[in-house]
Amino acid sequence: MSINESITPEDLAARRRLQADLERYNCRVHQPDDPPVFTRDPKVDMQSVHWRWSDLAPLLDRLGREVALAADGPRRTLRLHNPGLPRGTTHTFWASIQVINPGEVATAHRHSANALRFIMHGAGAWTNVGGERYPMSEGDLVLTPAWAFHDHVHLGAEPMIWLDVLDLSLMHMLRATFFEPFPQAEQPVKSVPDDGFRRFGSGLMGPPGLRSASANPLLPYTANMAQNAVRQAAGLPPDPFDDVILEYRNPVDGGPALRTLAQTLQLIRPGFVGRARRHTGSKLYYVMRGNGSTTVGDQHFEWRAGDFMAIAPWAWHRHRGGTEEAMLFQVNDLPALQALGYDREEGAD
Ligand code: GTQ
Ligand code: FE2
Repeated sequence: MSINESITPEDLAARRRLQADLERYNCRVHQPDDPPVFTRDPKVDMQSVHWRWSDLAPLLDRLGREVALAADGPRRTLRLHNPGLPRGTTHTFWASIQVINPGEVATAHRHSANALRFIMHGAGAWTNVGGERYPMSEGDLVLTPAWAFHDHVHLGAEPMIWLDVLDLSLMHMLRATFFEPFPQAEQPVKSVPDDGFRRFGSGLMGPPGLRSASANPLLPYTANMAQNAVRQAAGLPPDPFDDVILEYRNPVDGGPALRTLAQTLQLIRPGFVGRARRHTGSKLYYVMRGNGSTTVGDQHFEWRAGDFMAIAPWAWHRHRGGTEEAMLFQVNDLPALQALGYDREEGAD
């Protein structure tokens, strides 16, 4: 029985009278026509969406030629917009494809949002995060944890594109938005320009005895290391939902690489038929190569290299292999849900 059904006409009249008297004290009493506080399942406004590379590629080309990148201005990005939401790709994070042309500088700033970059095409750009400077090449993941200053400089000869993901909607919802420009366009580089990578970049070993750190000290996760790791995992029995999947980890404590956003690298091989599942939290896939398909509720996405796919919370979804082995990069907000105890999952039989 719902709350509304248990309200008698007398009680309804009493609630209306009380409400009228309470207004000026900034107090309220539940009214039967209020939106429900509790629903049996999440009522989700975010939609599951498929973006095709064949649509994105010419748009990115235009963006790179027609839109300027000014010092202290906005980044030059194509945002993956969710039609079910006022802003953002999912209800917690924004994903954008950033275009940077040879010789350009995306000037230094910092924000309370956590950010990551996953390089889609090209090489020759460098990112400076808090004085550590790393090259960015196709398939690399580079983190920009909350409040770290960062700037990007493109020293290569061809335009470059990468995926940016920031936990902007979560930050906005929690009213924790801060932003600050750096006094110069580019940050100085520290005497050891790649300190974190030298300490932790093997992924296997680190400074003796270190068991915790306030933030993940490792910023770059190279394509080579991540792809070798996932190849190694391909020798395991397949995961029933995901075939072959590994998560990028904080090397100090084994937790997610960013505090709010997790990233995975995955293989889906021809012939794979995944089990259906649903879970709280939202996720975005980027298809690095190969093809396959995913059913989400009553939608069916046939995806191939360069495509993106966003999955809404609590939507049933299952993956199938295509004609070629697929490699997918994924970003999800599960660390935020897990930290708060809102993570839930169901698998179909
Ligand atoms: O490169 O620093 O897509 O600050 C959105 C906000 C990229 C960045 C985005 C940003 C950046
Ligand atoms: Fe930024």
